[in-house]
Amino acid sequence: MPMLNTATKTEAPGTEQELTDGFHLVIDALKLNGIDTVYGVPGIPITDLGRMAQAAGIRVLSFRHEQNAGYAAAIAGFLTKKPGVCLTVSAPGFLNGLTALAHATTNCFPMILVSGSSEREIVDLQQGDYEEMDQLAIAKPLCKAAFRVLHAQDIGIGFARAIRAAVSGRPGGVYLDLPAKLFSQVMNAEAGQRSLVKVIDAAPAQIPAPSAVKRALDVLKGAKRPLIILGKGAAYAQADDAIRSFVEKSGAPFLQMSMAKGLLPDTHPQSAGAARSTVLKDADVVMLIGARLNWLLSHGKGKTWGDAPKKFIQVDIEPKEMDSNVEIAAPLVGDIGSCVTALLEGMGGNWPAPPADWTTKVNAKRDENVAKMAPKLMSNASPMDYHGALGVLRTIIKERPDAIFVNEGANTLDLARGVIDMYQPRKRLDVGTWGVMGIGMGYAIAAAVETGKPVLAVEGDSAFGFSGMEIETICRYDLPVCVVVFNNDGIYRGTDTNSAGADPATTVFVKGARYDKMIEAFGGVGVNATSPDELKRAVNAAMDSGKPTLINAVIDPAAGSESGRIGNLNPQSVLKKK
Ligand code: ADP
Ligand code: TZD
Ligand code: MG
Repeated sequence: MPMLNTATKTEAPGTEQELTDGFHLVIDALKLNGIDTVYGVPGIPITDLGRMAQAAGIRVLSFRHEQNAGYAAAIAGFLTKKPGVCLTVSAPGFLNGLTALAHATTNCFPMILVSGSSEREIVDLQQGDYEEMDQLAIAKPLCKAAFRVLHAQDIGIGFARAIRAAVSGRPGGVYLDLPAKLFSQVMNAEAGQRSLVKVIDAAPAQIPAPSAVKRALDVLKGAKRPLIILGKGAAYAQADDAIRSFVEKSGAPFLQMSMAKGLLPDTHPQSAGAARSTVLKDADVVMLIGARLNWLLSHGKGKTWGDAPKKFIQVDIEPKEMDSNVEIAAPLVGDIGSCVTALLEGMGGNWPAPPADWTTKVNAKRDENVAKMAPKLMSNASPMDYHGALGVLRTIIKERPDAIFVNEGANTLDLARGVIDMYQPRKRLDVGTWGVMGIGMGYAIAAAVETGKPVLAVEGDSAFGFSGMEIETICRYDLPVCVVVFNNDGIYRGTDTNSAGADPATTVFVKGARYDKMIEAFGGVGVNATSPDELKRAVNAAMDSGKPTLINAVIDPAAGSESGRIGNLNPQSVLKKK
C-alpha cells in the first residue's frame, strides 16, 4: 500500500488491522491528484493536518494572513492549471480566505479553499461552538461549487469533486468544508485507500462545432479592419504556440489584456498595444479570445468603441458569456486550445492578409505613441516620477524576460501596464477583474514557489500595505522576490489636505515613510532609492542575488492622478464644487 504515509494498528489481540484516519486520507487524496503545494495559516482544527502534510512531502507555505495565502493559491491555479489549495481554520480564518476564493472565481482561476469547521451538531443548533459558523452556506454564493465531507470514507470523493469543479469548464473557486471531527475518524486502511479517487481528465477538452468554426472564420475573412483581443483566459489555456500561429496567420493587429501581455511579445510587429484607442474605435470585426466584454473593455459599446458598426467573434469555454454585453455574431464555444487549433486548420494554406491601409494606419499610430512616450522614460528626475522609475524597470524586464512581474496600485498599476513590455506568457500577474488591492505578496510568493523564477513585484505604497506583512514569509522561505514600493506618500497622490481639521487627508500616509526598513527586521535587504539610477542598481542586485529585497522607490507625491487611468469611474457630487 504505497500511498499510505502512516498506518496505525489496533491493540486488541486477534483483531489487528491497518487503520487510517481523516488526516491521512486528506493528505493521500491531495498527493494522489498531484497537488504538491498548500498555502495557508495553521490553527484549530487543521494544525496537525499542515504538520502531517509537510511530513508527507507536501510543500506547506505558512502565511501571516489567510487572504494572502488565498491569493497565492488563486494565482498558483492560474499559473499551473491545477487548483491552488488554501487551507484555513474555521470562521475568521475561513472568512479571511473567502475574499481570495471569490477573487479566484471572478477571475476564472481554479482554486480550492479547504477550511476546517466546527461541530455540525452545535453549529446547526447555534449553540455557540468555538469559531461557530455555517461556512458552507456562506461560501456557496461566492464560488463555483461548495462541498462538505462528513465521513472519512467520502474524503476521496469530496476532493475529486472539488478538483473537477475547479478546473473543468470555466475554471473557478471551490469551497471544501472539513468539520473537525472528520480528521480523527478512523477506518480500515485498505478501504480508505480504495475510497480515494484519482481524477482522470479533470478538464476535458471541449471541441468546438465545425459549423461554429466556419462561421467565425467567415466573419473574420469578411473584415476590412480586424482586431484580435487576447485575454487572461488565453494565457491560462497554455496554448501559446497555437495562439501565436493563429494571430500571425491572420495578420490582424492584436491587443493583449493586462494578464495576457507577453502571450505574444508586446514588441511583436502586429501588436497594437500602443494604439489601443484607435483599434477599438475603428475595427469592424473584433475577435475575443479568452477575454470578456466587461468593464475593462467598456462593455463593448459606447465612446471607447466609436460609431463604426462592429461584429464580434468570441472564443470562450463558457456559453453563457456570449451576448452578455453585446451581440456576438460568431460565438465559438470550446476550450481555447481546441478552438484555436480548429481555426488554424480551417484557415488552410493561404489566408488573405487584412487590407494594408488598416495595418499601416494602426502601425503608424502605434509608432507615433511609442515615440511620444520614449523621452518621458528617460527622465532622471529625483524624486522620481512614474515614467522615470518605470523606464528603468522596463529595461530590466527586457533583459530578464523570464522574471515574473507582479503589479498593483492605481497609477503604479496603470502606468506600469502601459510602459513595461512583456515577452513571455503568464509573466504579468496583477489585480485582475476586480482591480483588487492586496494580491501583491501572495502572488509574489506563489509565483516564486510554483515557477522557481525570480519575481519583481511593483507595488503602490497603498497596495503594498494590504499584504505587506508577508515580507516576513518571503524572508522565512528565502524566496527570490524583489519588491519595489512606489512610495508617493499615499493613495493616488501624497498631496491631499484636510480642509476641516488636524487629521491627515484620507488619501495620504506618513510622509517620507521608509518601507525598506520593514524587510530589514526579517533579515532581508532594504534599499532606499531616490533616483532611477539607484533604482536600477538596486533591482539588478536583487535579481542577481535572489535575496529577498524591498526597495523604497521615492516617487514625487504630486506625480499621480486620481484613481490612475480610471478616475472617470468616480461618482461626482453635484454639490462638491459649490
Ligand atoms: P481579461 O480580464 O484578460 O479580459 P477575463 O477574465 O475577462 O480576461 O476573461 C477570461 C475568459 O476566458 C473567461 O470568460 C473564461 O471563461 C475564459 N476561459 C478561461 N479558460 C479558458 C479555456 N481554457 N478555454 C476557453 N476559455 C477559457
Ligand atoms: N480596497 C481594495 C481591496 N481594492 C481596491 N481597489 C481599493 C480598496 C481602492 N483602491 C484602488 O482602486 S487603488 C488603491 C485603492 C486603495 C490604492 C492606490 O494607491 P497606491 O498607488 O499607492 O497603491 P498609486 O501609485 O499611489 O496610485
Ligand atoms: Mg501611492
